[in-house]
Amino acid sequence: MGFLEGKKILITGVASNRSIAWGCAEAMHRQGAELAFTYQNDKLKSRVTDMAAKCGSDLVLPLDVSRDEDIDALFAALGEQWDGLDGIVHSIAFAPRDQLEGEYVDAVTREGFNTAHEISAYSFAALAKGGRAMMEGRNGALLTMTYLGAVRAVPNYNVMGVAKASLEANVRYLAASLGPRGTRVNAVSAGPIRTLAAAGISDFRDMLKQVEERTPMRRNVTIEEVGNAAAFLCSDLASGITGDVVYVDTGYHILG
Ligand code: 0WD
Repeated sequence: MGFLEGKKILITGVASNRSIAWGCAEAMHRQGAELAFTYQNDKLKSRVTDMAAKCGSDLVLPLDVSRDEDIDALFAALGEQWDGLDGIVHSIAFAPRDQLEGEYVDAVTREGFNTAHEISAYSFAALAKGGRAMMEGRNGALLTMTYLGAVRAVPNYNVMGVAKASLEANVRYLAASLGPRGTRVNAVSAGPIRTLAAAGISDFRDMLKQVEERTPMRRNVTIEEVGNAAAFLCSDLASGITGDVVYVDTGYHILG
């Protein structure tokens, strides 16, 4: 029996079979979770529907996190299908491409800053708010994806690092708010992985190469490895862990 047997988990942020969210979905499916999926726009609908089917799910709902009405409609629709919710995987981030190259001080704009924070950080709190009634008292878990650029000045990551710092603070504040209701809140800080979102970061290839050369395990992390850690953190095996950021990065963050 899988360690997520009987758990109902919502997966956001599947954009392709390279998405970290897909690694989470496959790992959670292997551990027996029942899954629902969201897709950002009509272009992604059929792809996400096909991928959901591979996990035995036909619960596929639209969600653009910049729209409050989408968030309301998502939990209303989910509430019609499920009597409760045990987990939400938030695997969503966005900053305009011009923000992700060159010196931070040159690249950052008011609009770029606001967009990055709204889509990449506020949206986690918004999903927590939307889902909290369904999650009440079920020993559930919220999980988000962050990156080392939240705590170090990583070249080209720029305003996304500032937004990830906000996201990590969100993890702590949400953990404090929702702990008394039985919901845990954590983040996985993943090492760099070649995905659609990563393609927007200037010199991403160099980042991958640099990690491979220097990191203790001398290789980059996979979405399967991130997915396995995510599955653990959303399960009762992690019942004592909340408000934390767990690094799944082949050890790169320990280097000086
Ligand atoms: O190296 C990496 N790939 C790392 C990613 C290292 C550490 C962390 N992460 C984080 C990302 O910052 C993000 O929070 O993991 C999360 C997932 O990213 P990913 O798996 O690397 O990227 P991707 O497969 O592109 O999925 C992110 C998706 C979007 O994809 P695109 O590339 O089409 O923007 O987030 C979704 C979208 O599907 N997304 C939204 N969903 C709902 N509403 C929105 C939105 N407004 N904007 C983006």
